[in-house]
Amino acid sequence: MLRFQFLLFLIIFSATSFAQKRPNIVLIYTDDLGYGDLSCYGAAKIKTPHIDKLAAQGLRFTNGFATSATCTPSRFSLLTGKYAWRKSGTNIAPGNAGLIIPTETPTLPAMLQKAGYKTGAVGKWHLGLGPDGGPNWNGTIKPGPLEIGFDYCFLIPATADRVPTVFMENRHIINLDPKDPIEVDYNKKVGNEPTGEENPELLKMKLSEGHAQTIVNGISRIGYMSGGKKALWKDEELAAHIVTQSVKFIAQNKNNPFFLYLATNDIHVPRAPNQKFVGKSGLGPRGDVILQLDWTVGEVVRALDSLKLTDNTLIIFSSDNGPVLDDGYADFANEMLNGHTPAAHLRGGKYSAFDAGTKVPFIAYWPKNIKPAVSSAAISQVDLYASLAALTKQSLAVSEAPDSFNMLDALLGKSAKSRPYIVQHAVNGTLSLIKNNWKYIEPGKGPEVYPVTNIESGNSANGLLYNLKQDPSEREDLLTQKPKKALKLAKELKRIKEN
Ligand code: NG6
Ligand code: CA
Repeated sequence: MLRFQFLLFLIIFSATSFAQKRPNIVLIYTDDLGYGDLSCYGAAKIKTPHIDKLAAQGLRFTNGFATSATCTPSRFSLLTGKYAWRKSGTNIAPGNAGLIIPTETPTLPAMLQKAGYKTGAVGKWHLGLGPDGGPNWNGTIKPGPLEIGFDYCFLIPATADRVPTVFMENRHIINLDPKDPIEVDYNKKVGNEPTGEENPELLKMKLSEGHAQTIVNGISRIGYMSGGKKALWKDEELAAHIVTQSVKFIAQNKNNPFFLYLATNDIHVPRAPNQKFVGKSGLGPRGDVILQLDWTVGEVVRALDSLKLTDNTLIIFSSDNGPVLDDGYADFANEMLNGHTPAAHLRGGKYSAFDAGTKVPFIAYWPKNIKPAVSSAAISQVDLYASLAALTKQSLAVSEAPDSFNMLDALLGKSAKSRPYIVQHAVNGTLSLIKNNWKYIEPGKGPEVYPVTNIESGNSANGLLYNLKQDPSEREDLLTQKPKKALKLAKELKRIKEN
């Protein structure tokens, strides 16, 4: 009898100690932050001490990749473990798109729910909401994050430059007055609000391309919107709201394992920093919102510290795609660059097939389990699904997260082994393959340099080939010199596509 009680005690003890050991996971997913935008990645013109601390006391990857050079497909891949280019309708989503992750698709948050985690999404969504054709903003907004594995959400529905410019909590718009319903249209003007096109004199931030529709808070947006006056946000307060809701979610879940998907609005356009940061970087609004992003990270870490959660929390920090200067607003990003290099030594930028499109800052911080180091292991955000499944001891069904490799050892710094290859997805659908330091960019249609953003696209009639070891800036195309090499990579890419 005594022996039985002892056994029972052992079983209960080990079960509870496993539960206690399961780390919290905070995934800080930034927007349009370039490989060279942080001081821990070599930026000399700007200081990002809070993010630098994660890098210095954690693992800083020098070969970390988003799957795509734009937002929606990168987020899709991250949350499903499947490349977005395998599914149509996953390119940059308009603000009135329906939910683009089908509710029956296995997701990273749903997997963590099964592992006993409380899951929350705070910040930018941009994966569509509601049924095809978009939601009724005045009613229950469904399906959305709560139908694909999140227990809680506080969201910017799309991007800050797209209407509706209101917050959504769980399935409802916050502060919505039923007497002043929201109407959204992406084709024709609704309501009487001024637009950037008709009333440019009302703008506090001029536009350079697109973004000529409804003016909210002195900034014209993509899409038309009327109503919802009480619910409208102030762009200058977005970062603070995101911090407040993130800290609230953390505090509410301090006694159980939690997963927080913290998707910042920074440093996407419109770049409208809080007064605290205006003019502080000397690099104009784009630099100022990098400081605001760094503050965000500092506040979240401070909250974890004060709740004594830091030791047992894995923080992953990355960006959805590479950097862009003029992304449609005349906010002096080019004029005030002051020698700052957002892409560091990399070629291209957001939208591009060149490396700067998808090679991004990638940091893993977990004081108790990750030793400070720099890792050159190639890792993709699509790998987080299988890696976090391994961490939380979840087995995956055969069809679950099909493109995700278990890179847990690399993520925790126990191995320097790379994933076998990296696939990069540019805005026009062009794919590239990196394998054993060689990079092949498949032929792609479109201009060589995108207008307005002035970013080199990587588009070419016959494809491009680079030796990244000798030429990390993708300057010397070796396609005609090494046709066999290019063909081999093209075949491998075809195999991966058809997988
Ligand atoms: C582009 C927008 C750009 C940005 C981007 C999406 C114009 C001229 N450009 O079409 O401002 O919103 O879409 O960015 O409208 S992402 O990071 O969310 O993918
Ligand atoms: Ca983005």
